[in-house]
Amino acid sequence: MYTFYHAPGSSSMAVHIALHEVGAPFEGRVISLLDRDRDPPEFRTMNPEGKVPTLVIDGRPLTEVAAILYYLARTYPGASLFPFGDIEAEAQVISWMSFIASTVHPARRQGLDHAQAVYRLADQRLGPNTWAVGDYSIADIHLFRLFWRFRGSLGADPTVFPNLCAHYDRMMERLAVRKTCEVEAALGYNLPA
Ligand SMILES: N[C@@H](CCC(=O)N[C@@H](CS)C(=O)NCC(=O)O)C(=O)O
Repeated sequence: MYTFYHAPGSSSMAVHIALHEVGAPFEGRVISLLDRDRDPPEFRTMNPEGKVPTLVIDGRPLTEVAAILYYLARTYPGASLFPFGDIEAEAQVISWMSFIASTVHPARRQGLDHAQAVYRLADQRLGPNTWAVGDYSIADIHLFRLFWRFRGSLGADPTVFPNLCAHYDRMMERLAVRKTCEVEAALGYNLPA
């Protein structure tokens, strides 16, 4: 049983989707990013950076979306969330997740024009492909969570981001994604603007 520190609608949403995709047992602990005084007392011991997601595995914390997604994909290979054995496809998934973590994730706080330019790049990179790399993978989960969060403020119109909008629709058809959205909406969003 994992312990999963998360904040609905934040970066941790990607891990939440993956936990549902693989069917892993976990106990969720919600962090309100608007009221850090209410953090569970043990949270900073687990992650001194105080960030979500943090997944605790047998008492050991694992942080960073990309690393946790990879851990879940490897631990639950039956869920087929990573192209194991195809070295180039594996590297492409890592390339996407590095791009998402280093360029797409921080884009919105660098201003609207910058964010729109970065999401146009992501749209172009995705192209008309169904998924980011071949079959559905953890790269799609990582990409989706950011577009889910910022599509409103980006004015994400399908004529500007046709590929990201189509990808969003495909993601929303997945049971694990719908379940995560429902659970997180019920928990409530406590996110900085
Ligand atoms: N590089 C980290 C980023 C995680 C991150 O920035 N999480 C935010 C929520 S989206 C957070 O916990 N912010 C709280 C804080 O910075 O104190 C990852 O990919 O997991």
